[in-house]
Amino acid sequence: MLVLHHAWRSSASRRVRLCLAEKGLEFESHLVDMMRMEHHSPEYLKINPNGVIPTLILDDGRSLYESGTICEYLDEAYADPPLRPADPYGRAVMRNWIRYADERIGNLIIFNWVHSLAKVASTWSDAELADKLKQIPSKERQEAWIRAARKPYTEEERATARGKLVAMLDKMEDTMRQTRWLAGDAYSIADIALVPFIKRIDEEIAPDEMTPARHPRVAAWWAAIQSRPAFATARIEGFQDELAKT
Ligand SMILES: N[C@@H](CCC(=O)N[C@@H](CS)C(=O)NCC(=O)O)C(=O)O
Repeated sequence: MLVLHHAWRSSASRRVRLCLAEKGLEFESHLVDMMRMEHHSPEYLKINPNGVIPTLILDDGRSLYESGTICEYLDEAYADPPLRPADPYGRAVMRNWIRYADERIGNLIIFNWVHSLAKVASTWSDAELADKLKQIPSKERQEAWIRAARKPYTEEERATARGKLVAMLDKMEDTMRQTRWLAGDAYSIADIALVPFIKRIDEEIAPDEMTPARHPRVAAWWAAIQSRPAFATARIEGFQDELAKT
């Protein structure tokens, strides 16, 4: 059976759970406690050298990381129902959306960590922080933890990050003037890639931008996705509600 190392609130984990749910695939759930930095333990780094979640363990024991790659793998390995356009151009457009999500947007740290990880990290002594940083494999994430522990993101940084997310909504709106979904006329892993971000925008970051008056096509897209049975199966629930359970 597939095994998923994940967390309920993690955006990248949500993306993979949504893909698994669309495919009707069951998995064994291994929750990773990021507050305790379980994702930086030597055992976890063996299955995901980047020290982030999620990680999928295949039936034969091999591991796979990077949520975008995991979704593409699942779509190829489990063909039905397809989550990619049938034509090569559509698939190329789909990959550009995935790339856009990963390279330009895949950073909700500014909005999410402040609720949870920053609260824990800010209580560490300098010695504890130095110790924890040694376990974190990438410079970029070390920097993110230093920010969480010592230098909270400023209002200006939050405004810039919010602006990027609103620009993403504009880009989605423009695209859906031509096609029903982001990569053509069928729902695909391009749409799935953006779901966790839209969830956070709608819930907290910029709900005013999600109205039919501001982005009508995005609002309709979001309503259609939330009414898919897989959305409930994947448990993409309120970030604040999930937070309250911890
Ligand atoms: N590009 C990675 C990003 C994964 C990622 O950033 N995961 C977050 C949770 S959504 C994480 O593990 N953060 C903890 C950390 O960086 O220490 C993917 O898409 O899988």
